[in-house]
Amino acid sequence: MITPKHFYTQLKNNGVSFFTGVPDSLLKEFCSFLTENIFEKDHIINVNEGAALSLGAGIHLATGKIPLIYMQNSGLGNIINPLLSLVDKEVYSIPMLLLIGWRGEPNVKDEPQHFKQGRVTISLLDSMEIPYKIIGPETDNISLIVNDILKEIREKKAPCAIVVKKNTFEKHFSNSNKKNEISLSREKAIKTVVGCLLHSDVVVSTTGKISRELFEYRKENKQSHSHDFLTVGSMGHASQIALGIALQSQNRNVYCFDGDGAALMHMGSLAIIGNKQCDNFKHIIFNNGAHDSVGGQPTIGFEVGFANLARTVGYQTALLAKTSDEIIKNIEIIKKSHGPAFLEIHVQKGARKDLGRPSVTPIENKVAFMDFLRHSKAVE
Ligand SMILES: Cc1ncc(C[n+]2csc(CCOP(=O)(O)OP(=O)(O)O)c2C)c(N)n1
Repeated sequence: MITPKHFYTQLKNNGVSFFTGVPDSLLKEFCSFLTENIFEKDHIINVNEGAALSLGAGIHLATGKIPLIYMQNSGLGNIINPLLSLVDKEVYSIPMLLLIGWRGEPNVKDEPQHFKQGRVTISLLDSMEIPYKIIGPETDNISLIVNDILKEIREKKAPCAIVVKKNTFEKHFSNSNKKNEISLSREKAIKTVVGCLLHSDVVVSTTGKISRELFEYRKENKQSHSHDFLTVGSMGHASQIALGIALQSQNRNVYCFDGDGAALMHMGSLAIIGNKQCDNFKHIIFNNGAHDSVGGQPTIGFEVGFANLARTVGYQTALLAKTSDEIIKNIEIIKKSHGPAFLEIHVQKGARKDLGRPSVTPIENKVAFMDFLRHSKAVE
């Protein structure tokens, strides 16, 4: 295994001093090393991978240096446009190092949303003509690998990648990964919201632990999972899925359970929701100021003022709750909102250790959900 510090030192020796990206669980030890040891101006945890890559391009334009852009392989989709139309050697030819966590590597146990992405990761890099090296727990020549790849990046004046297998990085014992000051847990907040919903309501929940906690709650209460569409992949897109459903099922309320990281990832979606003025669209953001599902790296969630932002882009009601009582009171208000409604809930970072994962497949989830929409009676 490689210590994050050793890896960082090799990069530094090769002139890499700016880091940006979106966190991934396979890279969490390296990210937490950066968060703790690098000045904030040189390490920016970004909202999506395409934005990170473009920020890195700007850093190069201003300094001539080679930035490092880190991501989960799910983020490849978000970088393809700026990768091929901005930094590619046939366009502006901007050198950079991509560090990609390889979820869903063939023959390694993982969740369904990672299978296909993992299988095509290498061929995607091949077809985009991005040279790469693969590192894993067995890698014992990391300094050589880093030297070689940076040499290639400099010669080609173009992006190259290091693909990182599971368990490559040794644990980094972090002091900064502390809990926030809030006492309400996300799980309790989810239970409180679900407790206020009508039988006809449906939920579209975001990627990561929010969906897992919702699933567990339904199971614990012997409630059907068919009310919920669990967006296990496709981070940042739950709100548009929910909007599509809301536009077509106007007699029932459609709730989007979002995370701060996910909402920030494609924040432009809020503007479309605000513009469409759907009475039955209810957006709930469980804001813990972190990418909790992949290691708890900080987001700017507590600094953006989500409720104000929602109001500005056209949501008719936008409220904040910090306790279970405030959740209950505010849900009653958003239920009556004419036009899209927004509720930001401040929650504690972290989840219980024994949190399970959905035991239904994505396709089973979809079929049951569509069946519920088609056959259950909506409010008249
Ligand atoms: C495009 C993309 N980038 C990164 C990831 C990895 N990922 C999964 S969940 C998650 C964090 C989500 O954070 P947030 O929405 O704030 O919810 P929380 O986990 O804090 O409840 C990340 C970065 C992903 N699935 N897809």
